[in-house]
Amino acid sequence: MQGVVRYGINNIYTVKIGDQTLECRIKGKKLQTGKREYNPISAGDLVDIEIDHNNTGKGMITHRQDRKNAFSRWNRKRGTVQTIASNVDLLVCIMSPESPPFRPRFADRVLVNTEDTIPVLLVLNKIDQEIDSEVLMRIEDWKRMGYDVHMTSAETGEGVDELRLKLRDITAAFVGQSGVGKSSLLNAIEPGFNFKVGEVSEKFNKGTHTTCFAVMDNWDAGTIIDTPGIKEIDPVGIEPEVLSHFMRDFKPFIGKCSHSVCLHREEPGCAVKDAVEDGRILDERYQSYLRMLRDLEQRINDNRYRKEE
Ligand SMILES: Nc1nc2c(ncn2[C@@H]2O[C@H](COP(=O)(O)OP(=O)(O)OP(=O)(O)O)[C@@H](O)[C@H]2O)c(=O)[nH]1
Ligand SMILES: [Mg+2]
Ligand SMILES: [Zn+2]
Repeated sequence: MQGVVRYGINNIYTVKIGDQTLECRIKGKKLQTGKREYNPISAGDLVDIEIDHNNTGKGMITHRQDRKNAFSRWNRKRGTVQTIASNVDLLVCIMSPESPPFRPRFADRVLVNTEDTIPVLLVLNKIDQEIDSEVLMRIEDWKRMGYDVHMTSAETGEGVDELRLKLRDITAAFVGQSGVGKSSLLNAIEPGFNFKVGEVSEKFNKGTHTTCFAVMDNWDAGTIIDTPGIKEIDPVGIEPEVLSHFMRDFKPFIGKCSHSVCLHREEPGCAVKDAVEDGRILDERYQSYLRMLRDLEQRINDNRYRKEE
């Protein structure tokens, strides 16, 4: 029997099979996925289930089916891949202009992690707050690269109907930092969701992690996954030498540098750096790239160090 994982807490997974919901554990405690992973199962996973006929409403997960795609990040603390949501048609990355502060580098990282695998919709929520020119400049730049950017306010309802239309008949996962309004927006789209909404703490001007685990839910026109706020997104499965291939605005310049293997950093005759200098690539995007590159190199060094121990 096959089901869809709606959420998991403490290794107990709520799995939907048709109209029925089962509480499942992993058979034999460990799932054979062939990889070292932080979590073998995420919201949105398709799994094989054995129903426990002695315990009503209970079952065992015996297998995770191959994923169409997965939105993952590198979990620095554990040194493993952490999957946030699987098998989605659209990743909706929510941002806010002021509170919590606008963090375009977060979105840049989400775009790198999904460039070849999942379509992304960028959403600037809380447009009832002040929007400064830096925010608008970044939005224009993403649009120029061909990304879909949408503006909403869960508070006033502006842009919510249009967002609802974009989510029709698909499975979409909402991601973003804590406090940007993921759960609020989902509740505005479908009041029946009734997701818990938190506060943006005055002291730190950031969210308080109201949503604790990713939850998949259905509404009459589709399926959504609400996820907990994430602080950091580190690229997964990308070697430093090819990071630039995941930056959409860098693509026209790749292969045109003097060095055949160019990291686009200090190398002379670098076409990417030339493009940054004359404004064909936004300097902000280049800074995002340099930070991701540094993080990837750091991780490789850490791993080397670990192996030598
Ligand atoms: N002004 C304004 N406030 C909003 C808007 N959307 C959400 N908020 C507020 O922002 C705070 C955080 O909202 P949540 O929906 O809990 O944010 P979240 O992204 O789900 O946060 P986590 O679950 O912690 O990841 C709440 O106080 C909301 O009322 C908006 O469009 N405008
Ligand atoms: Mg939430
Ligand atoms: Zn270069």
